[in-house]
Parts: sequence; C-alpha cells; structure tokens
Amino acid sequence: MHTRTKVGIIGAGPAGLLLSHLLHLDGIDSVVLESRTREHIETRIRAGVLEQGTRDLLIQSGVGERMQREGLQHEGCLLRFGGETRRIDFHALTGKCVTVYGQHEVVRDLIATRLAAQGRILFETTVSALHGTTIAFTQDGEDHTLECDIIAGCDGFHGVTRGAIEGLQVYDRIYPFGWLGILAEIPPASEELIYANHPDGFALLSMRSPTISRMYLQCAPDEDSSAWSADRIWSALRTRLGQDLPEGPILQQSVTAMRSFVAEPMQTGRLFLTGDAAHIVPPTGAKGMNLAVGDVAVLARALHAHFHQDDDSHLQNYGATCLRRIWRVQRFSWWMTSMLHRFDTHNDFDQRVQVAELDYVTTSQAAMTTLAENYVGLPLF
Ligand code: RFL
Ligand code: PHB
Repeated sequence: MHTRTKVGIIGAGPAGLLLSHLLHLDGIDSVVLESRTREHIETRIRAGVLEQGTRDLLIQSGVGERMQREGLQHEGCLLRFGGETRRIDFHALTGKCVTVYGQHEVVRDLIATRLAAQGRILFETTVSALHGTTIAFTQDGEDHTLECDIIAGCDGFHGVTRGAIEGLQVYDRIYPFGWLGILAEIPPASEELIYANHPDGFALLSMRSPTISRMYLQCAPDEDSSAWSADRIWSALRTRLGQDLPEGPILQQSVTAMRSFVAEPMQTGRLFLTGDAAHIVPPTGAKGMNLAVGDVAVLARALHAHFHQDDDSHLQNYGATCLRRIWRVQRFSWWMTSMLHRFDTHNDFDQRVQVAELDYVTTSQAAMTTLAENYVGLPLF
C-alpha cells in the first residue's frame, strides 16, 4: 500500500492524538501510525495532573466534556517534611488550578473523538524508517509507505524519529533513584496531593478517582518491582507519608527510572518532534504530558500558517519557540526532584539545606508563588 496525507503523525500518545485532532478542526488531513494496540494505549497508566492551560485547550477543542465531569479540580497541594505539613494554595497565589485526570483517560477521549470523525489511526503499525517525507511502516507483517508534506515525530522517548534529526545534541541528567508507582483500590487518603520528603526517601500520594489512589515511593533506579510485597509497600507509604492509610487491592505496580533529557534541534527539514520524542522530565513536577501538549499547541499553530496562509515563519521557529518553555519546565522539574528526594551523596549539611529550602518554599509568599506558578503551568506562548 502506498498512500499520502498532509501530516504523517508517528505515535498515538497524548501528543500525536491531540495534534491530529487540532489539525482536523483546522481542516488539515493527517494519519496517525501507532505500534501498540488501542487497548494497550487506553489502559497504560501514566501521568495524572493537567495544567490549567492543558485543561483549557482540551475544553476549547471540544474533547474536555468527560474531563470536566470526572476530573478532580485541585486548588493546592501539600508538602510534608520534618514532621510538618504545609500547603501551597495555587488558586490564592496564581488564580489557577490543576486537574487530576489520568493520561489514559485523555487518550481515550481523543481516540473516541478522532474515530467518530472518521480520523485515520492505524494501530499495531510500526514505523521502521523515514526517507525524506516518506514514512516506511509495517502492518500485519507487510511493508508500506506513507507520503506526507510534513512528518510529526510524536513517538515518545523510545521512538525512531529523533534519530533522523540532523546535528542532534542531547542534554541529560540521570538520577540515582527511580519511582515505584502503585495503583490501589482505596479512596484517596487526602483530598490534595501530598509530596513527602522523608529520611527513608520521597513518597507521593495522588489519585485517579474517589475510589482509586495512585502513589509513588522513591526506590533504586533498577529495582525489581516484585521485590516490593504489599506489606512492604503499605508500611513504607505509612512511614514516609506520616499518616495512616486504609489498605486495599494493589491493581498495578511498576518502577520508572528518572531522568531529565532534551534533544536539540527539534526539527529537520519537514520533520518536527513533539513531546517525549524530544524531551523527558522526572515526574516530580507533573510536567511530561503537559509539555507534550504545549509542543502540539505550538506546532498546530505553525501548521495552520503553513497550510492556510502560505507562511512558514512559525514552522521555522517551532523548535526555538518550544525550547524556551521546555528549558524552564526542565528547570522546575529538576528543582522539585532535587528538593524532595534523598540522595546517597548528601551529607548532613546537604540534608539541612534541603529542609531549609522546603521551610522557605512553604512560608515565603514569593517562594510559594514561584512553585505555584510553575506547577499550574507557564503560559503556552
Ligand atoms: P507517549 O505517550 O510515549 O506516546 C508515544 C507513542 O508512540 C508510539 N511509538 C511508535 N508508533 C509507531 N512506530 C514506532 N516506531 C513507534 N515508537 C513509539 C508508542 O507506542 C506510544 O504510544 O509520548 P507523548 O505523546 O509525547 O506523551 C508524553 C507523556 O506520555 C509523558 O510525558 C507523561 O506520561 C509523563 N508523566 C507525567 N506527565 C505529566 O504531565 N503529569 C504527570 O503527572 C506525569 N506523571 C509521567 C508521570 C510519566 C510516568 N512514567 C511512567 C514515565 C508519571 C509516570 C510514572
Ligand atoms: C500522578 O498522579 O500520577 C502524578 C501526580 C503528580 C506527579 C506525578 C505523578 O508529580
């Protein structure tokens, strides 16, 4: 099979799906190629916090209805350290909130909307190579090509498109720890997220719904998640979060390594990278999916100018526009990670400085505002 489209989108994560949706609303044809099954990507548990700008974009583009009904609006979060709990009031400090709504729910909403509009998403279709503006892919064991005007590399951190960028430079930092993520069938033990810095390591209490909790524990980066029995998990959560927790079935547990990574440039010729294909952040700031959405908003605007106004200036500046924001978000994610985790290399002095920083960040109006305005999301443009 040899077909063509205006924009060939590789990857049906939040980035690729949202891009194809925004392009459709703008009358621009696209095809999404996704190596996994629909079921796999609709049940993959990942991010859970949407910035205000992400929420607004989903609503404005007509895919926010279920999120508005089922998502949980959070006006603040709690930081726990040294036996104390301090609250950051996002809404009072910035006038904005975040929404707790699973990434896989966003993915589900986008897939349903695209398919209802006869959008083309090819599942179980793996892209093997790019030849200029031709995408080579395999489906049901057969080789095919897709001819495009523009290619969007939305294929995540392990994708193939980053390798096609000319003069690629990589900037990264690998952290000496990972997160054990747990999905449990218990009502959230707090109305707001709790970020805890404890001598045994970081812990985070989050949620997906009034009956499902999502929690994380700092662990070794290469830790085998099966080494964590249910008893060990509940006991570590209670100790580190410093509060009692009801126990319930653990539905899922897995370990994620932590790293900061930026690839520059984000474009070559007619290929443009978005989301995790170009950058990843440690999850402490809850930024990964939001950054992907930010890139897509910039790319959709640039493609509008390209296809409808014969103006390529936005496309030429795509990477530079995104990278300015990406580096600020990298800084925030690195800072939150450094402030909240235990590092083997820290001595008593470093630990006291860390506690002093948490004390400052939760008492100074200026410092609380800094945290809050980054957490709810910096402006998209
Ligand atoms: P995705 O979601 O990885 O999607 C890429 C898609 O491309 C497909 N693919 C290919 N398809 C065809 N051919 C190929 N050769 C292909 N290679 C790959 C893949 O199958 C996949 O479906 O990237 P995208 O769209 O850029 O989205 C990025 C986000 O998924 C990611 O940044 C977030 O999940 C990060 N993240 C968080 N982000 C937030 O904004 N808020 C959070 O609270 C948050 N918490 C998290 C997180 C990520 C976590 N993990 C598991 C890494 C918590 C965790 C634990
Ligand atoms: C989540 O709910 O999965 C979550 C929340 C906040 C984070 C990271 C992950 O910082």
